[in-house]
Amino acid sequence: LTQDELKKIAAYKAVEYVESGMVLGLGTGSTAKHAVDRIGELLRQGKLENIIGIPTSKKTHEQAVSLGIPLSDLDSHPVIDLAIDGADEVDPHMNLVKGRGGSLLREKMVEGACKKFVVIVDETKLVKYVGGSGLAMPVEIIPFCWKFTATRLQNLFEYAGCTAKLRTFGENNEPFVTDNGNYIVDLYFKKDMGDLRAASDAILQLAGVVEHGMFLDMATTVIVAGELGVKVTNK
Ligand code: DER
Repeated sequence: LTQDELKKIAAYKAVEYVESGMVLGLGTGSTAKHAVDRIGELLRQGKLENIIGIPTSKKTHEQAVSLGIPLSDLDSHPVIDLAIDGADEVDPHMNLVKGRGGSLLREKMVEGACKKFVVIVDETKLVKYVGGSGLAMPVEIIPFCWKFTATRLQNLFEYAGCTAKLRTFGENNEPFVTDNGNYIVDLYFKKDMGDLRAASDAILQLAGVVEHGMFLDMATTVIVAGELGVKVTNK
């Protein structure tokens, strides 16, 4: 099975939790895309009715519009029944790293307003500890004096061998700009940060930081699709 086939299996399994009449948080990324597609298909087939979607990015908003999924927002629906979204890392305590697609702020707002948050991943996302993949742990910051903030973030985690890098794109290395008009600094760790709640608090105390990509104690269910089958873990 390819990685995308595994993502699709996890996504379809998560959509089994969706009931007619629900207000749904619609995730962002290649795994969540399969879940949103599936919801659109079930609506079209009449197997689901009266669904309201709360998208976690402009990209998902556009996908949902193209599928005819009725949409609203957190202002109209401050409490959401169920969110389905992917993750970049899942640790043994169901802590997540998200945001490598750049949507972490709206994802965290939506998923923080949910009664249930179902995470869908293929097995390659499982890590021993947050940051353990050696890939980015994103932090959304304001553009003003971004280098100042990036340096403070790097110094904060010097003990964990942290390197901070502004996220750029294109041949001119333009700074990546989020849906909210902010920049992203990606943190790369060589060692375990240790106490994640303390790390989260320290990051958020830095003026200039908007939000980070560690989703601690937020997932209520994790669905992992692997070569040997699908594993569902509940909090
Ligand atoms: O950027 C994000 O937060 C995505 O949800 C990410 O966590 C998972 O993206 P993927 O499903 O494309 O791997």
